[in-house]
Amino acid sequence: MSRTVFITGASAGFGAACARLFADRGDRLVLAARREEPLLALRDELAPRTEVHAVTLDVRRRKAVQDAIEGLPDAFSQIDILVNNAGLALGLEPAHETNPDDWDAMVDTNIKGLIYCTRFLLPGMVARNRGHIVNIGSVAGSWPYPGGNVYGGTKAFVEQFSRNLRADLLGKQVRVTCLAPGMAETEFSMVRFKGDAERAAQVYAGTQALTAEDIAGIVAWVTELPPHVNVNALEVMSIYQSWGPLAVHRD
Ligand code: NDP
Ligand code: 8X3
Repeated sequence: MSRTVFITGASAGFGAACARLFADRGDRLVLAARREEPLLALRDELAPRTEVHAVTLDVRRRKAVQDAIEGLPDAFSQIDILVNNAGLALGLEPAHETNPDDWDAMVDTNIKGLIYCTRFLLPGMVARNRGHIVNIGSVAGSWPYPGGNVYGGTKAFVEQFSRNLRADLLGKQVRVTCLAPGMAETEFSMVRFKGDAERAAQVYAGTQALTAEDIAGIVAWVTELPPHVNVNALEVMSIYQSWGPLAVHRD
């Protein structure tokens, strides 16, 4: 049965890969992101395969999110699956050297944007007693690393918010999953390092990171499990990634 899927951050990376995979399954798509050009290019690419509605949207703007959701065309208004994917890391400096604007942008996007989309789509899911919210967290939400400060904090929020949503939704046929990927090669590092392509490439050099398609496959899989099966949280890394030892400072 075809479903209607709302994907935030659909102009690149995981979101675009999710769009392509759900389109292959014949699902109807709402694609949201700020950059119009890649968003419309993806819409045009997928239009021969499924119905697609593209909406340029900055998820940090609460009223814009509400208006976009309330203004969805009838054919796209009953969202079955929300992939809360829009997000970013900015910088890798220690906390005392960061740009506070970067912290605002991460909190506003990864936390506030995600809760706005949830808040305005969830009532419809509850009323229809049918839905699935897939929140994209990160290994950075569970595992600290130098420079992860606010980015990791926002992703820890995503994980706990996801569990608390499950608590609120007990008795409803609305599922919630938090998927926490490790290192994946997308535009993520270009954004984190503010267009420094050489530094971004170093993150993936000589290793095999996860791909956006790997993540899309997992997102699709959790939504296709029998309706009574709720994957609460899932952490996934490339086999090439693991943890470091605890750090000790010695004088
Ligand atoms: P990309 O940079 O490739 O894609 C990020 C997407 O988010 C883009 O489509 C971007 O679109 C969108 N976005 C950013 N800010 C906003 C905003 N304010 N409003 C609407 N859309 C926005 O990164 P990834 O695909 O890798 O990242 C997707 C998610 O996965 C993020 O939440 C990230 O934190 C998380 N993640 C990434 C990992 C990785 O290693 N790549 C690992 C773990 C988690 P636009 O700029 O057009 O608005
Ligand atoms: C992205 C993965 O390890 O760069 O969430 O924080 S990491």
